[in-house]
Amino acid sequence: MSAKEQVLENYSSRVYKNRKEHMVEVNNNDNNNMITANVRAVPGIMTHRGCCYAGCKGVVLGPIKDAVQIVHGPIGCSFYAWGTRRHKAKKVEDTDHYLQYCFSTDMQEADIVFGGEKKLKKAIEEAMDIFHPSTIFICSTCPVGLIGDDIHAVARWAETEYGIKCIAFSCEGYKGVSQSAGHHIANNQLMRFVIGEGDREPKSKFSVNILGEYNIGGDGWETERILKRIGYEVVSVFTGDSSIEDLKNAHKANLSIVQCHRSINYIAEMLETKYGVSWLKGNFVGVEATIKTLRDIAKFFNDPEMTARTEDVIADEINLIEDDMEYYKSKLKGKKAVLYVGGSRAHHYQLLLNDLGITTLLAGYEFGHRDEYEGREVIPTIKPDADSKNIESITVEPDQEKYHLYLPEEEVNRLKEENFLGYYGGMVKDMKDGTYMVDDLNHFETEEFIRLLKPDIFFSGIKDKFVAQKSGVLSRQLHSYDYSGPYAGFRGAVNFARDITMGIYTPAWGLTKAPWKTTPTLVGTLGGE
Ligand code: CFN
Ligand code: HCA
Repeated sequence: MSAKEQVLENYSSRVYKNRKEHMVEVNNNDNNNMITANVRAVPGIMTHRGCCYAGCKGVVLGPIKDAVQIVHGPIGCSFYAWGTRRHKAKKVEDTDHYLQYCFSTDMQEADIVFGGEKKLKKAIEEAMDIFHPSTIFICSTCPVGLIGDDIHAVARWAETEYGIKCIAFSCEGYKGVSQSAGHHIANNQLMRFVIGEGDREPKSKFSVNILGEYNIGGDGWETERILKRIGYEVVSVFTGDSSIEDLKNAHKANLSIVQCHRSINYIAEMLETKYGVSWLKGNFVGVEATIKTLRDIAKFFNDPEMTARTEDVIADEINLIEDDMEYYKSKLKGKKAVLYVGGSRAHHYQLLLNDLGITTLLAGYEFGHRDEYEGREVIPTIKPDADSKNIESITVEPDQEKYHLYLPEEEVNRLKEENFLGYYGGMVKDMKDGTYMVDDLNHFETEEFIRLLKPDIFFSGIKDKFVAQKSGVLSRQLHSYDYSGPYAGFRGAVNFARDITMGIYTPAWGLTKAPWKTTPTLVGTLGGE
C-alpha cells in the first residue's frame, strides 16, 4: 500500500473522502496530477494554516517600514503579526521607520459591546502626537467585522483631520480559507491608494520592480545586490525593506520580476493592465534558478551589453561559491527531504535542493492554489507592439484560467507548428514520479508521513518544526530560516547548504533518545479502579 493510502486509511469515511482530494502521487507521464486546494480545512483537523489578517497585515503590509500600521483588534493578533516574521529592514536617515513598534487598539469586551471606532480614532490621535507619520494603515481583526466598526470612515476622517494618507484594510481573520485572501485584500488597496502616485522617473530603461520579495533573513538584499551588480535599477520591492515612496513609483519601472507569485500576482497583473508594465516569473532561490532568471531578464531587455554583463556576473558569482557548493554537495548528495511551507517556497526550495543533490519526497502548501501545484496553461501569442520590446512576457486572460505568453511572431508560429502545450508555474513538473504533493498537510499527517517516508530533513514552520524533531528528524524552518539567512541568490545558496549540513551532521541526533521510546508517557486504566 502506498504511503498516501496508509495515511488515509486512518480516517473516518467522511474525512477520508475530503483529504484524498488533497493528496497526489505524482505521475508526470499521464499529466493527471489534479489536486484540490484553496478550500476550507476540515474543522478540528489541526491545520497549520493561518488567517486572512496574517496574510494581509503580517505578510504583505508588515515589511513596509514607513507606515504606522495600527491593528484594530485584540493585542494577541497585533503581537502575532508583528513579532514573528523575519522581514528585515534598514533605517534610512531622515525617513520614518516604525517596524520596531507594535501598534494596537487592544480591544476589550466593552469595545465589542459599545463599538470600537472611538478607540481607533484615539489610537490615531496618539500615533499622530507621538510619531507624526505621513501614512497610517488600519488593519481589521475578526471582531471588527463582527461588530461592524467602519474603519474606512475612520480612515477618511484621519485623512481630512491630519492631511495624511490613511488606508483601511478589511482583512478580518475569518475571511476566505487561509492567508491567501489577505494577500488579495492588501494588493487591491495598495493598487488603489499607493501605486501610481509617484512621479520619480527611473534613471535608465533597465528599471525593474521585484514583486513578492519580503526580505526574509535578508533575501531581498542579496537579490538586489545581484541585479544592481549587472546594472539594473530597482525601482521598488514589494514589500521587503520598502517605503511608501518607492511603492508609489512602481508603475514607472519597465519590468516586474515576480518572486513569490502566490502573494502578489494580483499586483503584477494590475500593473500590466493599468500601466503596461510587463512581468515575468523569476526565482532567486537556487543557483540554477537564479541563473535562469537573470538570463530571462536579459532576454526581456534584449540589450547586447546587458546580456554580456549578465554572463560576466554569473561567471564571477559562480566562481566565488563553486568550491563551497561542491563541498556541501559531497556531504548532502542522496539525502531526502520533505517540504511543507505556506506558498511558493515549497516549490522554489526544491530547486535549491536539486542543486545540492537532495531529492524531495513530499511537498505541500498551506494555501497554494491549484496553479501553484499543477501550473496554468499558456497560449503563445504574438506580441502586439512587437517593435517596442522583443520580449517574453506573460499576461492573464480575463477568465483567469490561461496565460498569454507573448513572443515574437516567428517564435509563436514555430510553437504552434509543434502543437506546443506549455504550463506556467506549478511544482508538479519539477517533482519525480512516485513522490507526493499534499495540500494543507495537518499535524497527524505530518507525523505519519515522517514515519513512513523517513526523510533526512523536514522543512517546516514553527508549528510543525518540533513535531519532526521530536521524532528524531532534523527540521529547518523555511519561513523564518530559524535565525539564519539570506538563502536566496548565490551567497544565500551557500548559507543554506552550510546550515543543513550542520543540522544533519550534528552529533545531537545520536545522543538523544525520545523518552517514549523506552517508557510509556501515558498511563491509565479503562473503566477500572
Ligand atoms: S515570505 Fe512568502 S513566499 S509571501 Fe507567503 S507564499 Fe507566507 S509568510 Mo511564511 S514563509 Fe511562506 Fe510564501 Fe509567498 Fe512567507 S511560503 S507562509 S504567506 N510566504
Ligand atoms: C503567517 C506567517 C508565517 C508563519 C510562519 C510559521 C511566517 O503565515 O502568519 O508558521 O512558522 O512566515 O512568518 O508564514
